[in-house]
Amino acid sequence: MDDIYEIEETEEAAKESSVVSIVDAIGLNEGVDSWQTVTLLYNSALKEIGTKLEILNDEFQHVHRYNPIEHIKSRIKTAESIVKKLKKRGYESTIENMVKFVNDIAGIRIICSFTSDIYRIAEMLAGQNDIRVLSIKDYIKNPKESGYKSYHMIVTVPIYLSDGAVDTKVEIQIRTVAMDFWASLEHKINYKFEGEAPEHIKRELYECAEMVSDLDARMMSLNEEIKEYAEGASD
Ligand code: 0O2
Repeated sequence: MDDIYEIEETEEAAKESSVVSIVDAIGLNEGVDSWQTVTLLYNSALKEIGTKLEILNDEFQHVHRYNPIEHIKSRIKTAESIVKKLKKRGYESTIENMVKFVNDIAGIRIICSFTSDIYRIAEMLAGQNDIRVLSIKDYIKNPKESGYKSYHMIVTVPIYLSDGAVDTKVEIQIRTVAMDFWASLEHKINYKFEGEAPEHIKRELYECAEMVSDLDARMMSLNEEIKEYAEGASD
C-alpha cells in the first residue's frame, strides 16, 4: 500500500450519505453569515475529534493502563494564512475556495510517546463509522526532504446542525514528542529565514531529524523490553 494517497469515495457510499458538504451547506453565499457558519462548523469539528480522542485515550488507560496520547493541540487557521495559501495556489479568496481547497482550516496535532502509538491512534480514528478519511500522508515512512516526520490525515466528521449534518474537514497531524520538538524548531528557523535557511543550518537540522528517528526507535524498543519484563513478572 502507498504511504501517501488520496482515498476515493465509492459512488455507493456517496449515494448512501445524507450528509452534505460545507460548500452545499453555505451555497454560493459569500456573506459574513456564511463565514460565521463556516467557523462554527470548523470549531465544532475540532471539538468532535477532540472528544473522540479523549474517549480513546481514557479507554486505553482503562484497558491497557497506559495513555498513548501525551497531549493534543488544536487551532483554526487564521484568515490571513488561509488567504495566503489560496493566493500561493492561484485561487481567488472566496469562502467557497477556502473550504474546497484549504484542507487545514481546522487542525489538530496529537503528540504521542512512541511511533507505534501514532499508527494505533490513526487506525482507531479511521475505524470510526462517522469519520471519513480523505487522504493520508505518511511522512514517517516517507520523510520530507527537510527531514520532517509526521503522520497526516485529512478526515471529515459530520456536524449536526438544526437542518442536517454537514461533513467538515479536519487535518490531523500525529507525531512523537521528539518529532514535535524537531518540527517546532525547524518551523521557527524557517519562519526566521523565510524558507531560505543557510545550507549548514538545513544540514544540521537534517542530521537532528536522523537523531530523532534513532531516539524514537531506541525508546520504543526500551519500552517494549520493559513491557515484556513487566508481563513476565506478573505471570
Ligand atoms: P502551518 O503554519 O503549520 O499551518 P495541504 O495543507 O494538505 O493542502 P501540503 O502542504 O501538501 O498541503 O500539506 P502537508 O505536506 O501535509 O503539510 C501540511 C502541514 O504540515 C504544514 O502546514 C505544516 O504544519 C506541516 N509541515 C509540512 N512540512 C513541514 C516541514 O518540512 N517542517 C515543518 N516544521 N512542518 C511541516 P502549513 O500550512 O504549511 O503551515
